[in-house]
Amino acid sequence: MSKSALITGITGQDGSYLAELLLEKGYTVHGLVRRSSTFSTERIDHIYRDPHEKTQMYLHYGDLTDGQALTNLTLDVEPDEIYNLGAQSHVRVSFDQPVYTLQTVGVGALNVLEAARLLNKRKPVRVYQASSSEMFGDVIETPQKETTPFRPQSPYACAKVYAFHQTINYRESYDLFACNGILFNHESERRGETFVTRKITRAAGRIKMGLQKKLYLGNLDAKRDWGYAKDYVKAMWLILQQEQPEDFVIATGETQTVRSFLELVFQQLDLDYRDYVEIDPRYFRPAEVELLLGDPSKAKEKLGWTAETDLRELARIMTEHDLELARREAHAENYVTSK
Ligand code: NAP
Ligand code: G4F
Repeated sequence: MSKSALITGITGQDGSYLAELLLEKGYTVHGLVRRSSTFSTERIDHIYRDPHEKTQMYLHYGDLTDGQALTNLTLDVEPDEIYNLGAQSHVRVSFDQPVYTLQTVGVGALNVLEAARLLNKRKPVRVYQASSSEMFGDVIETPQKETTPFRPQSPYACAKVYAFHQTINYRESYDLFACNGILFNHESERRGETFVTRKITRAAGRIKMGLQKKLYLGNLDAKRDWGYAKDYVKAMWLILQQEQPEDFVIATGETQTVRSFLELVFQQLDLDYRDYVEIDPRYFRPAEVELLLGDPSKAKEKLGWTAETDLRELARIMTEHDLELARREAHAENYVTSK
């Protein structure tokens, strides 16, 4: 019998790659989708709508903050695995919306665990919690590993710390197979356009095509351990295939500044970023996480997982993709003005 999974946050960057991976593995995939006034399924339309593909994918309306509906859905579809990827995932935004962020990230995770606890009485279920390197915050040691204490620096990170501990609490209190993946930043051509890497590759493509003149950014000195989202969803799956439930750091083991990423991207397009980038204090945060660098040795040893894509390659993939997007935008604009 093939396995089934429930993914919250299936319309997001990671949710879309994970859905692809699980479908390839023969899973039946159920996804939780928020109702909005416009469609939010752009990242998964290619796997959901293609009538020639025999995909076993089902979407259900719901919201992480609606625990009752989430429990009903979980008991109804009886997934073997639940991946809780849904979140208000933007750190800067969490300073503007701290309560909402706690509700989706913190209470949302608790709602998932409660639903899983009830299902677990009927049949075994495994839960993956999308924990974050942001929890290390104002880092106490470098590189950061599974045992590094947390010093969260944002409402988002505080909410993730809460969810992290509840995941362990449910594992220890109810014998639930629940695991945290502590993932360092991971990006892709599907990354939301307000996260810094995608903001940069989108702007660089548009600047190259003459569609944009300036790029406004915040702190260029922050350092991040950036990997490729496609590689990272493989780790999520591996974490739930272990014999014992455990928590894992998932990272590349390399760190670079935002400025270095800028340089990589603009150089690829034969541009000098200094001609286009201006600093806008609006993008500074009340508290900044200056340095993140993960130690992925446990994942390598126990999961056999390592990051396959380095930063240069990641920048190339994203830059090429976004240059093509800008080309299409430019052609559409020319078409309209020539009509
Ligand atoms: P993302 O692209 O922002 O996707 C977030 C997903 O959560 C979207 O599908 C969104 O739905 C959904 N969502 C938001 N609020 C919700 C709610 N109240 N109820 C149900 N669904 C809701 O995030 P991502 O980059 O894929 O990250 C996936 C998870 O990993 C998140 O929990 C994030 O915090 C965590 N994480 C990410 C990284 C990273 O570098 N990407 C690193 C560590 C941890 P809509 O499409 O309707 O907005
Ligand atoms: O791309 P960012 O917004 O990602 P951040 O804050 O590291 O959070 C991401 O990674 C976390 C894992 O560590 C996830 F948990 C979280 O959900 C999210 O996916 O910002 C990266 C760095 C920051 O230091 C920020 O201050 O880039 C700096 N930055 C500089 N200018 C900017 C900008 N960030 C954004 N978003 N926009 C700017 O204009």
